[in-house]
Amino acid sequence: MKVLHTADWHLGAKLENRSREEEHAAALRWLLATIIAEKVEILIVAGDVFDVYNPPNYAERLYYNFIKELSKTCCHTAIICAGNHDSPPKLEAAKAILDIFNVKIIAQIPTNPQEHLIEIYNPQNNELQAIVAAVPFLTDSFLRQSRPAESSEDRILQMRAGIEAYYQKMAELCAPFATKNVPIITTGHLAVAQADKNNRQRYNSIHLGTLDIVGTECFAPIFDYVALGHLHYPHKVGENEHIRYSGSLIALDFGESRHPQQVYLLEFEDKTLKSVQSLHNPHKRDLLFWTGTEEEILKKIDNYKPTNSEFKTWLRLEILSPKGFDTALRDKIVAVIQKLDLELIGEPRLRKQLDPNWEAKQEAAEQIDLQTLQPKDVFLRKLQSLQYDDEHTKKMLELFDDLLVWQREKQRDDK
Ligand SMILES: [Mn+2]
Repeated sequence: MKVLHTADWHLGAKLENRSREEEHAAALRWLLATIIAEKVEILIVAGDVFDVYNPPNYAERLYYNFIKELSKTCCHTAIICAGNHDSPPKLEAAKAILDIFNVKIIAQIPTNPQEHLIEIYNPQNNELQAIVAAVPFLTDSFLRQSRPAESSEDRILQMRAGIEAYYQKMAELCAPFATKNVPIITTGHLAVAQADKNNRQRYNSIHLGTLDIVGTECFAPIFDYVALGHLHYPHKVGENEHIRYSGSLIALDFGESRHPQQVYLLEFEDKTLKSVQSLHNPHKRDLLFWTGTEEEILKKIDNYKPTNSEFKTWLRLEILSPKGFDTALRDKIVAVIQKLDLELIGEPRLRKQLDPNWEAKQEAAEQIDLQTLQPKDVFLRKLQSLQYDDEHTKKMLELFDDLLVWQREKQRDDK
């Protein structure tokens, strides 16, 4: 029996004010074709169907057309969960009618979690095929409804305890099905910490302001698979083959283009997870972020190979020069780039190139005013002071870019 796990569609999302409608439409068409080709019977969407509470009309049209087309396929049941970007009342408005198509909307947090324990039967023979303990994004207000937090750490501990209690309750509700020999699946839209080699959870992120982080022990052994959404890069959590983030369908920001955009195809034999396959979306747009000196960018231009995607590659450019705001250099580089088969997005950023001997000079120079530096400059200075090699510095800067994207998203979510 095959199950398809996807998440983080973010229908209606824009990048630099540009619509992603065509890309999303192509991705959803591919998803339908995949469901048919692979004979998928159950679809799980682990949150963030839409990008915002009030998505543009075309985003809703894509969503409902997808469901209509899905109803004609071998996929007889879909579980669609709300993520932190979705409006639960909006998703639930169509709950009753979608139920007719065996599309289960899991958006509001029920008073009784039993409501979200879904028994899936094979329509051919009416036999039980799977149990899905569906869990939407658990909101801060739900998790901390009992008492006010004394400190931010207290707040985090309360939220973690709330999440753990909810999944514990779900596990208990699943217990009667443990002997049925069908897979028991749960879903989640939250951050789950990677375990280290000794299988200890890394909780230090608590001090970095990660609010909703839990460890994998949150998911009781009764769950044969945990379908996660929220983190946009696809990965299994620690060494757990059965706890996974599917990642997003299309790259939503320049930082995300480095990871594949994909879904997981799960195959179960009775309750055993027999195989997990990553299926990459072949219809995605490449998003490039080039940052460097004149020489470095010219080298990237030389090495650039156009993709065979039907969508033109988008490029964001950041030029570093000793002069800083060097418009002549910008015009020169932009003229070369315009000959490439790609599209430059937004105004190229111009930044002052840091002097490789900055440290010696800095000691001589007067104190630098932190207010005049960008976070990335500060981080770069730190790396340089540690004298990492270029390769390592590059990797660290890429990770730092990811962090900045993540932080921006987090700030948007918290609003
Ligand atoms: Mn998301």
